[in-house]
Amino acid sequence: MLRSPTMLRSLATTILLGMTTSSFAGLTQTITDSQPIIDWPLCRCGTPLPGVLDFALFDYGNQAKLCTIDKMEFTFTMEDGDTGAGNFDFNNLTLALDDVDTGIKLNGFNSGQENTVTFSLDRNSPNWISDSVMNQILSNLNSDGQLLASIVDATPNDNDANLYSIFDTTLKLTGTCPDAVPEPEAILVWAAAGTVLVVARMRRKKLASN
Ligand SMILES: [Ca+2]
Ligand SMILES: [Ca+2]
Ligand SMILES: [Ca+2]
Repeated sequence: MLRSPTMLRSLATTILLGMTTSSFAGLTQTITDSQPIIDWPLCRCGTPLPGVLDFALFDYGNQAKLCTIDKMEFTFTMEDGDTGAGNFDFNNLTLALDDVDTGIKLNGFNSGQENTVTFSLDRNSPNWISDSVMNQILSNLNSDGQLLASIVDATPNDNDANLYSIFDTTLKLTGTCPDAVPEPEAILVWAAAGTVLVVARMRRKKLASN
């Protein structure tokens, strides 16, 4: 029986601590969007990759708000990208989001081939994005729910590559948001914990008056 105020208080504390770890210390959320890659012929057909080429506008509409980005998965198709091992643009092409260069190297698009590559990285990856860069991207994402994706070529105007709108490109972001609104069951647990605290206080007063 939970007769003593101390026991009741510790029960309430246990419930509240459980809440903190389960619902408030980081609700993991994933947002994802797929867009057709721009049709290169409608853009700068036949010309080499410029310094910056916009290829998709990811729109996360009414999806969850992220307060951190802890994981990123990006899938992209390009023909004749020349970023395979030993190709002349290996390590030269990177992904920018809202004009912020992520530093993610778009390697693996071989000379003369049409390749689809998925880049998957998280906080434990050696090439993970620095906090300052990520905060900039987060702020740009949260201001309008959109991220403009571009290829940055560190050695521009030397690589004929083809992007086709028949292929979709996908950007999936996973993060947490401690400020997330509690779910209904969480509110009920908070109410239960509050009730236990009130009962504990009443018992303490009663014991004091005895
Ligand atoms: Ca934006
Ligand atoms: Ca180049
Ligand atoms: Ca090429």
